Amino acid sequence: MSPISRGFHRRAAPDVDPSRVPPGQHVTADFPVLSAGPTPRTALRDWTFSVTGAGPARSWTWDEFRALPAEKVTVDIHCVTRWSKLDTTWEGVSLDTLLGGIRHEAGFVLAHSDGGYTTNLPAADVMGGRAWVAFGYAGQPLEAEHGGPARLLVPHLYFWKSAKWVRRLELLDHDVPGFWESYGYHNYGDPWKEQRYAGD
Ligand SMILES: Nc1nc2c(c(=O)[nH]1)N[C@H]1C(S)=C(S)[C@@H](COP(=O)(O)O)O[C@H]1N2
Ligand SMILES: [Mo]
Repeated sequence: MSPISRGFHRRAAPDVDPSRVPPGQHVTADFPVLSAGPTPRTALRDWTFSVTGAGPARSWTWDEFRALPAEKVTVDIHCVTRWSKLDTTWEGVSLDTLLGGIRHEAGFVLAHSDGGYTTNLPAADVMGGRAWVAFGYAGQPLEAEHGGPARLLVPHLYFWKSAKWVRRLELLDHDVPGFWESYGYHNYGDPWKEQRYAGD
């Protein structure tokens, strides 16, 4: 008899609660890597995180960033290529913490990553305990392929909004489409409304 039962290879565990899976998605146990270019590898001593667009830029070194209060979160993530992954565990600094001390009236945020990737979000969507700059995954430092040393985590929107290797948030009074948004992905990207492409 095979030591591995056939059931082990089932795509979705039978105990997945269907109400947690947005329309058109399937649950995977894998963690696929989806990157539009090569994986940047910035040394921590050269890494900074900054917020621009509201007065003088705010900037944190890696050590300063890691000294900020961090949170452990367990969330479901949904990629527009139709995989969802439930109960992923992360550690990161919430954007409430990063933006909390900054006086601004920005309606929009454009996230900028090493390598040139960008993605746009309404400023309201990154507040209220719904967005983090995550540096840990599954109890380990976030791997470079998945956006380490730190990536945006905005689990209530399709995962392309969770910019890997994020280095800067630009506060804007007008909306500017990011990388995938300018190639026809939906501007907002709500997985529960299947906002995959412009016009959805
Ligand atoms: N900088 C950067 N961030 C990115 C991407 C990218 O190509 N570059 N791809 C996005 C897309 S389309 C998805 S689905 C997720 C994939 O994250 P993962 O590779 O950790 O699964 O990262 C998002 N963030
Ligand atoms: Mo994606």
